[in-house]
Amino acid sequence: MKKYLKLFLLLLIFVSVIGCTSNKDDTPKKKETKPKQEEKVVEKNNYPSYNGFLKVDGTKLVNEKGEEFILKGVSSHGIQWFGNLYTKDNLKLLKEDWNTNVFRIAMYTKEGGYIDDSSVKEKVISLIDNLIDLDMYVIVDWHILSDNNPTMYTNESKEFFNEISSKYKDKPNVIYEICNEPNGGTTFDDITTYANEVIPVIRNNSPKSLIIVGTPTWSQDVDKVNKLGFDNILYSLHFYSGTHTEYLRDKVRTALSNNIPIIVSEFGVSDASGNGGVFLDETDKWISFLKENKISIISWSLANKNESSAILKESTSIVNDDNLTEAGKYLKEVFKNY
Ligand code: IDC
Repeated sequence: MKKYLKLFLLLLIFVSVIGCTSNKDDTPKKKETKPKQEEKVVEKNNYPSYNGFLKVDGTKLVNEKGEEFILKGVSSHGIQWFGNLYTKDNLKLLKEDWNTNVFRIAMYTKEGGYIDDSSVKEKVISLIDNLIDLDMYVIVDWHILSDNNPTMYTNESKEFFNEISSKYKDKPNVIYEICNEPNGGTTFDDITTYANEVIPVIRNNSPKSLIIVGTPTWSQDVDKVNKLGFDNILYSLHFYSGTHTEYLRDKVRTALSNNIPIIVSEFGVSDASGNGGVFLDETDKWISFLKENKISIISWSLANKNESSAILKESTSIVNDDNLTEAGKYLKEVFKNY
């Protein structure tokens, strides 16, 4: 009898062990879905819906939760010339295939831009709307160039930024770059005079907005910045690898040691003309230096013009791999790994 009882108990244990193991069989299936969830979280972390309004903390950029954040993306060429390239499909490719989280709208002021033809503003608005839909950050760039001193058009700038910042006051996506490249002897004092007029207009509508301010000598003299009296300001450094080398990285080092927060809101792999070949070894040096310092980067430019800085081959219009120039192929890899 005892023997039978023992056998019965053993059978019971056996059955329950089998039961547990077969329950465990379900767990690998649950595990399989986990990596996908994690991937999605990483992706989500890159965009405005997760990060909200960006803030400046020391020399770094942080999200609304105080976590470090880096903007990376492509700039348009002049939207008055290449506006047709900036379709929602192309912007989506830049987000999904190139791993970028921001697009910069270069709204030239002169050269057929806003001051000459205010209808370009409509292009800016439709681009902003598309980028908000895509959950990307967008830099609205008041692209001064031949009009070398921003004080030339202070009133026009105030009017423009008032309209845009009141329209998008609740949108963390929108970042304002109030003067692309002061040049022709414009000093940081001139820039300060202009910024002190324009920034309050934007902040009155959108108090939490991030604002980028250009620096003298085509946004190279970051070592000459005297911080403005506002929070959440980034100062811009622009470089073109064929022209600007170690001496300009030294200016960035000086600026960082002066506690000046920097963004590279424009750089090119070409020389400063936007042409003249590609300089990828020098760009490699720049990129590793900037990555080390967690500095945001935006490249010039999404254009199909026959010039070395353009990312599309002439007479192509879709941002797919077949259409990329040498600059385009290189930059895609940069952003995928930044
Ligand atoms: C260049 C364009 C070129 C155009 C020229 C003048 O690449 O096709 O003819 O502007 O409009 C900048 C400027 C940017 C320049 C770029 C290259 O911000 O507008 O674009 N660059 O010269 N600063 C340094 C270089």
